[in-house]
Order: sequence, then structure tokens, then C-alpha cells
Amino acid sequence: DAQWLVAGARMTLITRRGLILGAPALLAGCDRVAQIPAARAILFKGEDMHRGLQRALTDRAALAPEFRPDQRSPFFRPNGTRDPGTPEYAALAAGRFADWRLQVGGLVSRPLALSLADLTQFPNRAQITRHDCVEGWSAIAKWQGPMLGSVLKAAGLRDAARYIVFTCADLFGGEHYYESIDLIDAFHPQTILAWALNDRMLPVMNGAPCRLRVERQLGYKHAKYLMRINAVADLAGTGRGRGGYWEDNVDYDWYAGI
Ligand SMILES: Nc1nc2c(c(=O)[nH]1)N[C@H]1C(S)=C(S)[C@@H](COP(=O)(O)O)O[C@H]1N2
Ligand SMILES: [Mo]
Repeated sequence: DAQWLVAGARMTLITRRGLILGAPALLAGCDRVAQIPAARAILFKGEDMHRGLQRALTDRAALAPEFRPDQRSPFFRPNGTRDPGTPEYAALAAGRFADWRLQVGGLVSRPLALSLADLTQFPNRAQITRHDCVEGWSAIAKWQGPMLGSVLKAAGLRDAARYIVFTCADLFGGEHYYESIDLIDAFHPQTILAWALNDRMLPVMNGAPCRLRVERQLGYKHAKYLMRINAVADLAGTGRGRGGYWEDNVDYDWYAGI
């Protein structure tokens, strides 16, 4: 045993010396290792993965098509809730939303309570886009509002924030409609908090006073009747954990990219 340990110690010593002396040579040897096809495959796999990831991120950053004013649909039909109909919402609507405040909270350093006038103070964006609903209809309209990214910057997203959760005024079987997106979509330039539709204040049927437009995703992600925006680290505490009302109730995909 002792001999074996001694032998082991000596081997370790030799290995150590070999490593110390051999280190620069080993680095120079990388070129040579790269010439062996199998080794190449392993060495460059990381780069392929990186390239794939890069491509996926570039795809996510791409803009949704925008249209000319004359391509707009004559009427932007409502879908889902056409009026939340709660006493709270009715009171806000009766006051033309003067008392409405969009709460921005969760993992932010400066929680905000924004009025409609406040929303117009941010850099606003107007865009004519096509809305695609899973139920099989599309419509083109002009939307205007601040970029969600600007609002999140004003609130100061904390490092732990990974998702943005939207809570709406309307109820589905006792729970408020809710949706969520990741930070790539949250900071996408076409992701806006729209308060205008076709150059008019957003009608009640389309989500007054403010609704999300997240143009790279299907209709159900575009939360109407916004009341609250929360930055969260994960979706476990949102609904039943799948990040949206339809995701939790009828198995719609959380990521509904188009
Ligand atoms: N709060 C809320 N947001 C919602 C819905 C809803 O019922 N309630 N329906 C969703 C669906 S399925 C679609 S297609 C669009 C419809 O928007 P529109 O009513 O302006 O056509 O809103 C989405 N956002
Ligand atoms: Mo939809």
C-alpha cells in the first residue's frame, strides 16, 4: 500500500511537472488537435451553438410587417371581452379614464402609477400592423402608444426580472385576464402600450384605455384593458404557472410567435 502511495505521489509529481512545463506547448498544440476531424467537431460545436443562438435572437428581433394607411381594415372587430362590465371599470369609463392608473411594479426599482397623460409623455410609436387571431381572422390597423421598453426603463427593471406580466380589468370566471411575455418581446421596438386605434382613443371594445401590442405574436397575447404590469423572475406565481389565461385554461402556447 505504502509503495503504491509513494508511486502515486511520484506519479502526481511527474504529472504536475509535466503539466507545468507542458502548459505553453499544450496551447500551441490546439491547432494540431483541430486538424483531427473528430476533435474539430467537438471544438467547433460550441461555435455552431453560439451561431444558432445568435440566429434565434436575430429572428426574435425582426420587425413585424407594417402596412400603408390605405391597407387598413375598414373595421377592427373586437374579440373576447367587449366590455369588462365590472363596477370598477364602468366608473373609470364614465370618467373617460381620468382616474385610471397603470400600475407598474414587481421587480422594479421605481414602481409607477401612470395616467393616460403620462403615457403620452413617453416616446410614442405609431405602427400599422396585422393582427392575427388563432380563431382564424386577421385585421390591419394603426396603433399608437409608448414603447413598453421605455416604460420599463423608467421603472428601472431589477436584474432578477425575466418576464413581464399583464393583468387586465376584465374577468373570466372570476379571474382577471392575464398574459406575459419575456424581455426580448418586452423591449422589441414594436411592443407598445397602445392608447390609440386608427388615430382615435382606443374604444372600449378594443381594450380602452390601453392595451398591449406585441406584434410578433398572436392575438391572445395582446392584453386589453391593462391595469397592472409586473416584472417577475419566473411565471410560477402567475395563474397556474403557464403565463396566461388561455395558456392555463385551454393549452394555448405561451410563446405564440408569428
Ligand atoms: N383583457 C383581454 N385581452 C384580450 C382578450 C380578452 O378577452 N380580454 N382577447 C384576446 C384575443 S383572443 C384577441 S384576438 C385580441 C382581440 O383584440 P380586439 O378585441 O381589439 O379585436 O385581444 C386579446 N386580448
Ligand atoms: Mo384571438
